[in-house]
Amino acid sequence: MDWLTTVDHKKIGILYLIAGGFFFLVGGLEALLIRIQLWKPLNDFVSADTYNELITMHGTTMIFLAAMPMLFALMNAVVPLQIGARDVAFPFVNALGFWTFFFGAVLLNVSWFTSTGAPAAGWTAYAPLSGPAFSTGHGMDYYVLGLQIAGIGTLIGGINFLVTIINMRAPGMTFMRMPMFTWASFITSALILFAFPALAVGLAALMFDRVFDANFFDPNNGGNAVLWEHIFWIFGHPEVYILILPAFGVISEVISTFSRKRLFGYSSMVFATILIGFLGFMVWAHHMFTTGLGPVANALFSIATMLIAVPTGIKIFNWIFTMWGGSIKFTSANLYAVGFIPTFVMGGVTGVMLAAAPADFQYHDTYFVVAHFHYVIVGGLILGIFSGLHYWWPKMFGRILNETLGKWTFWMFYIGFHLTFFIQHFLGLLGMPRRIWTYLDGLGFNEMNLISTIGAIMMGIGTIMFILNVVITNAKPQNAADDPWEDGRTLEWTIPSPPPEYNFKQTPLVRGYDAYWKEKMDGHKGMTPAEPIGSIHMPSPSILPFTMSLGLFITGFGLMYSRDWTFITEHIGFYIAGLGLLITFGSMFLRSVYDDHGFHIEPEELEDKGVKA
Ligand code: HEM
Ligand SMILES: [Cu+2]
Repeated sequence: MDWLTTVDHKKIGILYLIAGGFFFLVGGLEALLIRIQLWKPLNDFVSADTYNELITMHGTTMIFLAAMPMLFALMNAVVPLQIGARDVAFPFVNALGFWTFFFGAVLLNVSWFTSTGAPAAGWTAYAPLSGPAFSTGHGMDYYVLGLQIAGIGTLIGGINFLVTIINMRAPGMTFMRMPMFTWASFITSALILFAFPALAVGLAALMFDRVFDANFFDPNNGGNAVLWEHIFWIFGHPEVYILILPAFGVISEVISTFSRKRLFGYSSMVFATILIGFLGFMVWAHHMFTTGLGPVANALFSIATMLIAVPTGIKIFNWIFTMWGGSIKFTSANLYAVGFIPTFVMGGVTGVMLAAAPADFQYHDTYFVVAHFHYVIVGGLILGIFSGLHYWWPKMFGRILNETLGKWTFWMFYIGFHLTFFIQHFLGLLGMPRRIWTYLDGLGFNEMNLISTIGAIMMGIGTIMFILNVVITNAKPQNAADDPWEDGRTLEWTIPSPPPEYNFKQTPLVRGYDAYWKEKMDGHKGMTPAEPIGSIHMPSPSILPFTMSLGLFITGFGLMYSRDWTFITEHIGFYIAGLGLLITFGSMFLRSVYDDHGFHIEPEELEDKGVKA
């Protein structure tokens, strides 16, 4: 019950981690099924229809239901601590963000259990394939409504982090003293603010096409199918940076901590992050070179895309210079971070190759593209998340993950990853198309596909090893020190692991970049407090975020079946949708009229609530 009503950012972080981790397993299972289908030519392990469902749900799940929430898990667990805050700016909204994501995700996956099956138009849902004419079942309805609801959660989560980082920094923490992970979370949140409304509009338009017979994307009735591609990629390309920037932030923290050195070129790192965020919005049409935009548009988008290599290159060199001459400790967290660098560089190089418009006509929709984006999102983002999880696990749970097992896991996953995806570059160059269910014998694809499947199984084993590590670690006593790596540089390492619910007994005074490291170098034991010990104001827990989201879930469900269900009267679906909205708005009404001032933790209680919450 505690977990259904919590508004504590640390607990919400754990909720995001559990839910995101669960959907990572679901998406991974889907990936394995895809790879089993492709391990030999003319295989019929799954049907062609099921295959389409699998790729659609795999892509959608991994991006929206696994990667995003796992990043939100890290942001929730770490950002308020890194800036010396007691919580995020709007704890209630934070909980609401989690529950809307969760119910949207559940709604999307309910589609597997329906008679018309899961969505099957690809995670990009290109019109007109995703429209009512070609996707006749309810699969795409689940996609549209599930993502719409989950997207609300992401959007309000992003806004919350923007406000938190702008308003809640401890005294002395100027923007140019903010840790890199906080900076990355800040820019990512800004990208969410600008990108997700585009998705929301696109999904709403597609919903109107599907549920209410509108014609936004239907050329036969004056609509425009390419419009969908523009809307989708105006969201979709920044989304890639929404995903990768926090991973960049993690890598900066981990490499600097375990090299025992200040991050090289901190201010250039900050500006590179901002520049990447900005350019990320300018390049969406590189996904549409073959759509027929014409040579001028193609050339401009091509050049704009290649420009992103510049700030990215700055970051890569800064990481290498940070390690240069440092006393490097290869903890599991750092293995992931160091392994990230060459992998991500490879993804970047194939990215520049794809950005050359004429060359893209050759690569487009082949396995070269699949290899490219998996190098970026698995080799970049997932390695970054694993690195961050190992690094902050003791802070989140008070226990250090087993290092030996952690290193074995890293090698299993890392080798498996390169086996799976390196070879796919060559499959693509040989001409194996993406999104095909099977292939003929004698095309020279057989061995490479087999190797790719073996690699995928190794990644699966690696993931299971990580879960094993979590289970083993969970059985150990909660005895991590405040600063378990002993080289912590930022504020989260100045408070107990796990932190008490109010985080900081006294807000710390920040006197420079790498605030804690600076105090250590000046010979101080901890931070200088910026305030006397006093009573701490806390927000009350609430079930309303849960019920609001539940209402949206019911609404989505009702809209989906608005046409089919006629067992009592016509349009029962709309009544169900109305009921859902009633629950949502009712909860909002309660929230507005019920005056809740939260509660206080008094100084006397601080003493005995003390170290471990
Ligand atoms: C566990 C390892 C993974 C394996 C073995 C794997 C495998 C695959 C395969 C074979 C495809 C292409 C299907 C096709 O075109 O026929 C695919 C597509 C895709 N994957 Fe993965 N994947 C993995 C992890 C991930 C992760 C972690 C993400 C994102 C965070 C991701 C995102 C995507 C996306 C966006 C697509 C495009 C789907 C589409 O074509 O509509 N994958 N994956
Ligand atoms: Cu892009």
